[in-house]
Amino acid sequence: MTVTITAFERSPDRGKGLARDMPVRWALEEVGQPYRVRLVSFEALKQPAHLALQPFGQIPTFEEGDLALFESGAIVFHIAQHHGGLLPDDADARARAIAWMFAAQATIEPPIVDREAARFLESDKSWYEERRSGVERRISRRLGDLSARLGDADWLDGAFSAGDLMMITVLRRLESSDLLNPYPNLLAYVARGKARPAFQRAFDAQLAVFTAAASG
Ligand code: GTB
Repeated sequence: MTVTITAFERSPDRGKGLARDMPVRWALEEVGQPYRVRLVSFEALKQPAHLALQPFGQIPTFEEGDLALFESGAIVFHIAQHHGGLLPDDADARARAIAWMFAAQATIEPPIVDREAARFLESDKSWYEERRSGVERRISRRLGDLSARLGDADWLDGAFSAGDLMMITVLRRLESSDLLNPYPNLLAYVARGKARPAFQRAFDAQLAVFTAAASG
């Protein structure tokens, strides 16, 4: 069955692969599932046709046969459950890999999103510096804990899994800052994820969309 996902027609990240179609593309590339991409404008995101697929008017979505899904984590989980290669066979190891998927989006990502929101929406406020340093302290505390757990391992729990895919996706949002610099093992972890051929195919595909839109 054909898989169709949605992505921005013009991504505000200018081809950096930071929008959330990226983990979905990466997961599909890891498992070798071909997919189509329907590009959506900001206006179309808020129209009834898209809202029927994604109630919050966002990308990404995933359609396969009668199934329509939203939420990047749920989509990656669905892909990992239905194809080999992203979740271990052993039940306990599988549960731990799923816990890392949740940790990425529920524990590591929230202060990172808060930092971005503060930069975009509150940087002109008198209290912005205080807010920024508080949020960055919260991020660093999480990064310190994550770094300690990763140690000198390649991946978070044995072989590469959907947990690593989601965690590396989240950590990439800090690449334009210096917040990862105190943690060489996290920098190496992100670099290892980005060196995977599946990541590179996914990245190139989303970059091609941006390049085409920019030249069109
Ligand atoms: N929880 C949802 C999920 O994980 O699927 C969140 C989806 C989401 O945030 N989608 C964003 C969106 O559609 C795009 S990815 N926004 C449009 C809207 O809400 O109207 C978030 C994103 C956007 C831009 C950058 N960037 O420019 O770097 C990075 C990430």
